[in-house]
Amino acid sequence: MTRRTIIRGGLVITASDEIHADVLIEGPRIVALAAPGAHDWSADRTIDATGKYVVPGGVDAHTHMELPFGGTSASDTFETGTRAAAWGGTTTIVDFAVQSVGRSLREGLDTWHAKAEGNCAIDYAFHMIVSDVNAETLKEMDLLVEEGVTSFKQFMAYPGVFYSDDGQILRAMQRSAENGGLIMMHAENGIAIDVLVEQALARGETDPRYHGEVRKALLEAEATHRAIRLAQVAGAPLYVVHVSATEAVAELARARDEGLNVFGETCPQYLFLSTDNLAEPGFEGAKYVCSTPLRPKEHQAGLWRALRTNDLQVVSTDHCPFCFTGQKELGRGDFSKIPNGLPGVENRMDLLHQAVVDGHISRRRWIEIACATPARMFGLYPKKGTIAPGADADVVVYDPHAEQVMSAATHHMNVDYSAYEGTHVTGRVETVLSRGELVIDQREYTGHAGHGVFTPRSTCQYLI
Ligand code: DUC
Ligand code: ZN
Ligand code: ZN
Ligand code: ZN
Repeated sequence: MTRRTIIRGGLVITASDEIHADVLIEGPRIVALAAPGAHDWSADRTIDATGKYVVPGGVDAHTHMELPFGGTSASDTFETGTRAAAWGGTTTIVDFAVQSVGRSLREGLDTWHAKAEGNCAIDYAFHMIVSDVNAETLKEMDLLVEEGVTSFKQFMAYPGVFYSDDGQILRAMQRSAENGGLIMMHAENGIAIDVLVEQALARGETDPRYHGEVRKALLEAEATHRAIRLAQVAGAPLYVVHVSATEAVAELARARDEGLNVFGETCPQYLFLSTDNLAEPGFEGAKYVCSTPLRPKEHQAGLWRALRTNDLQVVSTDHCPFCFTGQKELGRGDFSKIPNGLPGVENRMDLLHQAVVDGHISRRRWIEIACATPARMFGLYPKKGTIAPGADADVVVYDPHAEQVMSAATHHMNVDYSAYEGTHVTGRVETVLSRGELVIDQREYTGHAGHGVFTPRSTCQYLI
C-alpha cells in the first residue's frame, strides 16, 4: 500500500499562487490540492499546518560539497551538507562536478557521482565545471547533456586552475548552442586580478580586506560584458553565477533589454553582508572571503531591485564552507591564500524569508527565486520547485512567526563559524518532506544518508 500523507490547513505558496489548501501526497508525489476540509481523504499521516506556510522545497542550484580548492577541501561532505540543506528547507541541490586539467569530463563526473551516491539526505544533480576545453571535451559535452548534466561552468577567473580563455569560452558556447546546454559563467577578469593581487602583496597589503579591493567591481562588470557578447556571437544562452556588483547587474539588464537569453544569480552573502565584514578586526575577515567578493553595502539595494525586476532571476548559495581554524587560516599573512567560499546552504530559505518580512520581495517572489526559477533554469520543473499534482512531494511546512538567531552553535553545517552569527530572523522550517518521506519532523531530523538520489535534468526551461 502506498503511504498517504495529508498536509492540512496551511497557506500553500508557489511562484504563482497563494491559496489555503490541503495537500494530498501518495508515495513520493503530490496527487491533489483541495479547499481545506472539502474532501473525505483518508491518510496514514496528517500534518497540521494551520497558521503555517506550505512551500516547495528549496532548490539550491549552486553548491560545492567536498570541493578540493586552495590546497584544502570544502568542509561539508555530501552527507553533512545535504543534511544541513534539509534543515534549512532545501530539498534539491545542484552541485558542481569538476574536470581536472588534462582529464576528461567523464572522469570528473564519475568522481563526483562516487562522492555523492548513497550519502545524500535530499536529491541532487550536477553541473560540470569545464576546465580544459578541447575537441574531446566538446564531444563529451553532448553526452553529458543526454545524461541529464545539462549545464557547464566556465571560469574567466583563477588562471592556472579552472580558467578558460575567450577562445575556449567561445567554443564551449558554440557547442552549447547546438546541444542545448547552458553555460554558467564565473565572470571576473582573473588575469587582471592576479596582477592587482601581486601588486597589493608587494605593498604589504596582506589582510583579508584586500581580497575585496583587488577583485574590483569593474573587473566583474567587464567580464560579465565579455561573457554576454561571446554568448551573443555564439547564439547561446548564458547564466552568470554569483553576481555581486551593480555594475555587472547593469550589463545583464542591458542584455536582457536587448532580448538576449542572459540570466543572473546572486547569493545571500551579497544581499546581507558587505565589505564591512571583510574589514572586521584581526583575521576575522577571512570568514567572508569568497569570489566574487562581498561589495560595499551600497550594492545591496541594486541587487534587491534586480531581484524584483527580474534582471536577476535566482538566489543560490555558492555554499563552499571552509573552517576558520586550519582552513581559512592558511591565508594568514597573505589574503590570496585564504580558501574562497562561504557556508550558507542551511541559511538561504530563512534569509530570503526575512527579505519578505523586510519588504524587499513578496512571498511568491521568495518561492520563485529560491525554488521555481532555479528548477526551470536547470531543467527540473515541475518535478521540483512547485506544489502541484504530479510534482515530487518535496514540501516544507514553514512557520512564518517563529523567531531564530543564526549561530554556529546551532547550525548543522560542518563548519566552525556562521557567516550570519547573531543574525535574528523571523521564520523557521518546521517540517520537510523529500519525495514524500519525512526528513525533518517538527524540528527533528528523521532523514537518512542515501535517501537522496541523482536527478537527471532536461535542458533549460527558462529561455525567452
Ligand atoms: N568562488 C568561491 O567563493 N568559492 C569556490 C569557487 C568560486 O568561484
Ligand atoms: Zn565561481
Ligand atoms: Zn561556486
Ligand atoms: Zn528514505
